[in-house]
Amino acid sequence: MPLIRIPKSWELPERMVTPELAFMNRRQFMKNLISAGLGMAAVSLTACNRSEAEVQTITSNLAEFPNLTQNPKFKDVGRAVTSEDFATRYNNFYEFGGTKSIWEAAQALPTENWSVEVTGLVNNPQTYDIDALMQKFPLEERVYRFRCVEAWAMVVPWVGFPMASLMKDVEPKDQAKFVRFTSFYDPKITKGPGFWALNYPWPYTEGLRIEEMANDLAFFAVGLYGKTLPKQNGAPLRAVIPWKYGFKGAKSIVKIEFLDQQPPTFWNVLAPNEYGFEANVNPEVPHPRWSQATERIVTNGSSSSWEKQPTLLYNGYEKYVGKLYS
Ligand SMILES: Nc1nc2c(c(=O)[nH]1)N[C@H]1C(S)=C(S)[C@@H](COP(=O)(O)O)O[C@H]1N2
Ligand SMILES: [Mo]
Repeated sequence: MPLIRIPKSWELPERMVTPELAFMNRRQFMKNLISAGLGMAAVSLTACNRSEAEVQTITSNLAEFPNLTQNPKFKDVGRAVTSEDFATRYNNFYEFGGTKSIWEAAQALPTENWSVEVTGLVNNPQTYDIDALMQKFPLEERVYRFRCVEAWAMVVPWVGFPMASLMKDVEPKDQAKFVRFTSFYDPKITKGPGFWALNYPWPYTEGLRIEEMANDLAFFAVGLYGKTLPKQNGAPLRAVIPWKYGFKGAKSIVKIEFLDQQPPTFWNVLAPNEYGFEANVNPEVPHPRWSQATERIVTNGSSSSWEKQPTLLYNGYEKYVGKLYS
């Protein structure tokens, strides 16, 4: 896995260069860089003794989501929350390139006047304007573990609403057995360097069984760290399915379809033996090219030096989702 490329101060994205944040975040950024290597390892060793304050990430920073509540059920995952700088600078978004350093390229994503079409086997099809969507469903913060199939992991405080809320609004019909999410795609804009040659099945799509979508954990995110979702993290709406590998969480969703059959999905079509449709986090099911028994906690420096932790079945969410698979 590549190293994290730490951006130089003059490369900080536009959203940070507001009068207040240009100063605040730069200082915080340097502090994080200094403490990340030593501090985070120490924090997770003493996970059980951590004070509440250490897992609270938003309560003092609600400018963008004034009515946000913190869901107490999804607050402490027994690991330190990942620094915002890592969660927003170490990304997978193949539409904008094949490395982890695509955050700058992803700024080309046009998020103005975004709407999300909900269609297929529903009684009440909708095309939601993104702002209306954020008004309609009460927003909450949930701190979730995040596990990429590539065996790295983070802990991210998302802002969003349960997928079940949207289901209630559109009323899937009895014949609806699956859902498909489609990401934004425009070959004039989403041109990951070097990807023209490959026959990738764009647009990026992902899917779930309808019972999985209805599970309490399945979430649509519109923000993270108490702020509007950055483009590189899948603005303005992305799926978060914390018990599955990260690739299930389609970014920058434009369409949600309810279907009677399992849909073909991006990675599953490309490499069905490596990326199954179900894709539940499971330490005992190795990827054909590597073990999934452990994962590394994303921080700065070389990924081979990152702290290793055992992978948990369903990413630690067995209590919520185990019955879906028994
Ligand atoms: N549209 C789209 N969605 C995507 C991806 C992608 O390449 N394109 N990558 C997936 C993968 S592999 C992961 S691990 C997560 C990464 O999310 P993050 O960058 O916010 O951590 O997004 C997922 N969603
Ligand atoms: Mo991933």
